[in-house]
Amino acid sequence: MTDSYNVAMIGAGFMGAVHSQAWSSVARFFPGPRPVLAVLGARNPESTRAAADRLGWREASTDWREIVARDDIDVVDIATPGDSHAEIAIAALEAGKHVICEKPLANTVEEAEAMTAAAVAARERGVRSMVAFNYRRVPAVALARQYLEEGRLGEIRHVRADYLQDWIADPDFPLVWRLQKERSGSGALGDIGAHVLDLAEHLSGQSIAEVSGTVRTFVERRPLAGASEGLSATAAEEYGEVTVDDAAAVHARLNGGAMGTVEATRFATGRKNAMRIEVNGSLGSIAFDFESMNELLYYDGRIPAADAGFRRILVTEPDHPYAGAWWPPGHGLGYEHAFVHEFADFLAAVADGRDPEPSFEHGLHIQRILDAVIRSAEDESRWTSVGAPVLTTIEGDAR
Ligand code: SOE
Repeated sequence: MTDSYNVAMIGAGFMGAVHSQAWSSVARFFPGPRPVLAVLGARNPESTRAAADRLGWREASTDWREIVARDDIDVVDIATPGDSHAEIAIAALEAGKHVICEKPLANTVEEAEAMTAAAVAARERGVRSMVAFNYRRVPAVALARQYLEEGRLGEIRHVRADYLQDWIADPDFPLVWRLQKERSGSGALGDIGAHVLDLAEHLSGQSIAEVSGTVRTFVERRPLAGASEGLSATAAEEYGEVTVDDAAAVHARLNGGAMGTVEATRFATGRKNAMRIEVNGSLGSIAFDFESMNELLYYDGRIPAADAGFRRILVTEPDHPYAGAWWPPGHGLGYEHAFVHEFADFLAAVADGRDPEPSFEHGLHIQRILDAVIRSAEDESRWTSVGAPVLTTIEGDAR
């Protein structure tokens, strides 16, 4: 059994920092092969060297092609914006590197198909790959999945999931890469909507078969990132077009008969990272809110209704998924810990010669859902008019 893997990470932004923290923690809390933080790859020489020093990487490089070709690299971790996922993943897989790639897998279905083909070919040579839907490995979410697998929820009728942020509700927030289609592929839909679309399937045990979606862009022009302070309203050269959705809403039909409603927005004023999901089955329900990430609400419909009610389970017991690796009961975990679990599972699968989950094939399926939502949203014929408001003479009731 290999006892260590040399990891190269491409990308030094927010995800790069979170991944670095997680790679640095895996061996301290989980048995199995240990990752070596060998090289960090990013665009700018100075900032990449500084990030490598700060985040604990042995080397820094600005040439990802050189990195993925190195014989001493075993794993490539892709933490870049979506416009580079395909070229990096395909090159790394063809070079025989095990690959973990941030979600969504790609910016287009075509890219995701090419990545999946490369992953299938590489798998023939024992090379493993995984798409990083980190929230599956929050202990409370993993416990919900366990309840589903144990049949505690019965036949699933509803899954409703929303991911609410508000970091761009300010119209003066600059035009960062997540707001540019050529960099990110889509907006809230692909960035945070991908998470809740994945969990809607993961926690219902069913696949999304059809969607009807709508998207909105509330603020269509923003100051260019780095533009001078005190922009004049007419400083056209200092503004750029937002080319992605700010918010998306999806109705889904799942292949096991469940109804799905999924929402993703960056304009839910006051909601910072509220990812919430509720699954209703014939025997019970679960409900989760990431802003209370150590808790799972469970309704056991097999208990007489008079005694039932949603129970709040504090998911910090040694027997709960992943929780036993950390602290005593009641000492909760945070956002970064799901990435530690994700990397520990990834390395264990690689060492055991197994395919980590979720696969690139699943990432391609999510990409097809994203694409279907956009195509649906572009079809205005789907809307049915209600007609004009009914006017009333009652004082103050007129709209
Ligand atoms: C920005 O929306 C973001 O960083 C997402 O890209 C992450 O996937 C999510 O976990 C937090 O918010």
